[in-house]
Amino acid sequence: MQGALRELRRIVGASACIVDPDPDDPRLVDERANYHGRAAAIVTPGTTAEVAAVVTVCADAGLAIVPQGGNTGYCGGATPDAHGHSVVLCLARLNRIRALDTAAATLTAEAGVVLADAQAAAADRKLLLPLGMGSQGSCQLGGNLSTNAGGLSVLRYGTARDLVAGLEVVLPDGKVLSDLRGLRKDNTGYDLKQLFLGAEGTLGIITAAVLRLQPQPRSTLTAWLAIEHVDQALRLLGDLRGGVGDCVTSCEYVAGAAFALLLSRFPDFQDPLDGHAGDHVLVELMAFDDGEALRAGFERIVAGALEAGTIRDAVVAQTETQRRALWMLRESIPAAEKLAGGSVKHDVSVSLGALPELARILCEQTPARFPGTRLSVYGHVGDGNLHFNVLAPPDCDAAAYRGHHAEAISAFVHDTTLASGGSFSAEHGIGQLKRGLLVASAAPVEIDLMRRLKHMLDPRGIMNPGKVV
Ligand code: FAD
Ligand code: 2HG
Ligand code: ZN
Repeated sequence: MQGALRELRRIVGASACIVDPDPDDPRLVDERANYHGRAAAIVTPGTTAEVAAVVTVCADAGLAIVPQGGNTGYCGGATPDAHGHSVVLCLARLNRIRALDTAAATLTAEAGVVLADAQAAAADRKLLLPLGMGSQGSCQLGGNLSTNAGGLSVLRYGTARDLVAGLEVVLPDGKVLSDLRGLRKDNTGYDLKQLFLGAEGTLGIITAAVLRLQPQPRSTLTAWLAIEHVDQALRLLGDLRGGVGDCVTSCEYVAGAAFALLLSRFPDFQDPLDGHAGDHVLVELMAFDDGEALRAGFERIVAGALEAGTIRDAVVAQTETQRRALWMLRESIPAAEKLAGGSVKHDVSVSLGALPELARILCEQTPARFPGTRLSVYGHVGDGNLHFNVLAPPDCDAAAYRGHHAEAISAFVHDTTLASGGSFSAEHGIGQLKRGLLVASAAPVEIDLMRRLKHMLDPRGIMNPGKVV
């Protein structure tokens, strides 16, 4: 191993190769501090060629590789195990925007580009990168693609996978698979890039991608609405889609208790509807004209919804500052949970028709089965995706409570979701957190195929071992 580590240092340079890193290095702990790993080295290559050389050395020495982007993932996918024999491969120095083609509306960027920087590069050219989430100031494109991240505009633009027109990947044997032509149409054989999207670094290392951009909308309408139940959010979404169609970009739900938790942790935040104790929806609509027709359509739908009792009240952002403030409310709920000592997190999805019933069962039965627990429920309801998070009773040590009860709580939430025909990982992936669950709940034919694919691409099992399958 010492020879291989010397070789890694030679490839990336001494300053980009930390051998035997401090166990407290933040790159050895996951975002939620559920996993604390050890590593033989942390290497930060600066080019695709360096990534390929690092992988070749690790493959020859049988050293495991754990790719890491912004380390904001929720399932411990970027954290090595505790043995200390892995190499953490950070993509942070692969942070160049290689091209921005306005005619084709594509962005070719390296894996380590921070999502917010990629959005800004697109916006500079009057284009939109339609991928956004609360972690966008730290997560990286390679991590987004490797988790097939969802976020706040899936409703209209799809998940990260849907934005990819080309990929460059270093395979587990060090070879580079590269197609960065960005073709809109290409049916020449299997679509190999799909294998690596959502693979969480278990099949190769994404080093660059071509992302499809969209025209920048000329007008945006963002509204915060008061409702009583999650099914009203879906009814409102149906009305909006019926009235303004594809203009609906986001439909985010925030249950009353999640909102109360947010305001208790961030007392400076303004309640847009002063004192509504029920649930809330944030909707965003976008148009490519001056937005007059959109506003008129929205007002008509809201008037109808108020009359029908679907919504109780509504406020529309009048300025970009107000719009940002509304989004800040939605995006700050994970931080509020953290400040409250953390939560048992669930990222479930179900078909839209089944969502109100699933939410009802989970919201009624979880506190009944686990007395004193508090719920923080919110999410991308337009995608059928709920974050059903469970906080410890107020008088408990939150971490100790989770240590005792998290497994049983999650088993209840996940079993109920699966029984409703849903998924226990809508957007956050599997990592090491949900690996057992995947193996236990997927059809044998699926697991068998996943394992055969893994073995075919990575016969030595060096790519992110212990994750996914
Ligand atoms: P990391 O955490 O570094 O890695 C994630 C996985 O990808 C790991 O398995 C890692 O090994 C692998 N990986 C990383 N880079 C590469 C690469 N270049 N090649 C191969 N494998 C790689 N997620 C959502 O989907 N939607 C949300 O709305 C959302 N909101 C969030 C809000 C907050 C406040 C936080 C903290 C997280 C949120 N997340 C969300 C989760 C997280 O930000 C996403 O999963 C994100 O895509 C992870 O990117 P990252 O660069 O941090 O990846
Ligand atoms: C979000 O939608 C993220 O805000 C985070 O996916 C969800 O922290 C969570 O549970
Ligand atoms: Zn989410």
